[in-house]
Amino acid sequence: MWDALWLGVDAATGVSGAAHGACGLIRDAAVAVRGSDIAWVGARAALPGPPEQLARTLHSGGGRLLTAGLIDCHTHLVFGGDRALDYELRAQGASYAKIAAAGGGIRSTVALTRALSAEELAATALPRARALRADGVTTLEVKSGYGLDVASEIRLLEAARLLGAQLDLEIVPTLLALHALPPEFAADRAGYVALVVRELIPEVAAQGLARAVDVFCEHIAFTVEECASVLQAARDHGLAVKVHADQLSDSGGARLAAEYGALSADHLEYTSAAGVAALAASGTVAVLLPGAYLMLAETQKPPVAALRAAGVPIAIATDLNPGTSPCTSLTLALSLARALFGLTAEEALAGCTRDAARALGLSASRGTLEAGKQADFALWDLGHPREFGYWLGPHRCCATIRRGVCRWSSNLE
Ligand code: DI6
Ligand code: FE
Repeated sequence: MWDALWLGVDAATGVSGAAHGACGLIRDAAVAVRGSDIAWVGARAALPGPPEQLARTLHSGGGRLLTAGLIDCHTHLVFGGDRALDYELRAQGASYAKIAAAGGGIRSTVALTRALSAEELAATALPRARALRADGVTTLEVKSGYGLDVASEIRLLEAARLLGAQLDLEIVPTLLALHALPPEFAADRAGYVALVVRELIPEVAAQGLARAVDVFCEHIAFTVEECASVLQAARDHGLAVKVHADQLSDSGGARLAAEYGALSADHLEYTSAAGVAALAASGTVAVLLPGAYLMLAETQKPPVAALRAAGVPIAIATDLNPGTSPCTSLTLALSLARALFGLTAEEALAGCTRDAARALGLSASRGTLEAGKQADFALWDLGHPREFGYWLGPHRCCATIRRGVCRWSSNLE
């Protein structure tokens, strides 16, 4: 007998090649849960018996749309303060790079972040995480990167863990080791990279605080060579790797990501044809971050047509961070990805479910509605999956369910 059976839903399963058309849609579906996993998915009419004899608990979705729980695969959720002042300066003509060079930007957030304890950092991030959960998110990647010394980076990763426990969200922690040069190493780039390689990565790996290591490969951040040494150290310690690649210039980030077998290469506005080919060959996911594109008034778009043609999986994330993407809605990011980059509804939905799972190395357990995967769902007041990314702004999420348990719901009446 199943523990629970969801009825009265149209299920956008996200299973590609399904006989059900775009987004693997099954009208009048049934989704069964046993323990924390999905036990059965299909048309209600194909159930092997009367529902009340099949499951202990029956839930009705009231005719709504059910998807896999959304996965925000790129966030910098935990930080101190905000950067509203930087945004004002940008409105007056200062560029992101110029503000960073003057000691503002990421480094100003580092100063505010270092002053807070893990508990204070978690408390600051809580409303942002809540907003994401109320928008259908059940799994959330959280990067460090605003501590930039061993103790502060570890504190950020601990704050991420605390948040996951408080909110019943699945937090996937990433050590963003090379984000900016901390002020105490302003005259010693090599010294900082050595600290990351010799102390930070070994310590984080030993404590099991992160699954992956990320680097910001960019002219205002770190060179390909500096990033390569950190990615190598990550791999040597059994951690996956990710790269902030080609966001502001073609800095070789996508090729670097491919060379190190990265789970994902993120941003990609300036990625060349060679970079796209490298990503395709390595099976690296392209993560698009339209919030940062919009807030920086960028005009160079990521090479979506080339990524598609090369068969590179495309994910979409909020990039939630104080400097370039203060965005607490993944469905808003979908809307932006469609409006600005021309993604289809099917690409948008896959981009925050199936391909986002892949960008976190979690495809085996998450990202689609399939028997054997974790019972993570989002229930939507939408009639058809083509509405994903059509509504401009947070969509109408009614409930998020993780491991078979409802973790958040609006008034379902
Ligand atoms: N790229 C981004 O868009 C964020 N980090 C990164 O490497 C920006 C982070 C910030 O400005 O605080
Ligand atoms: Fe980022």
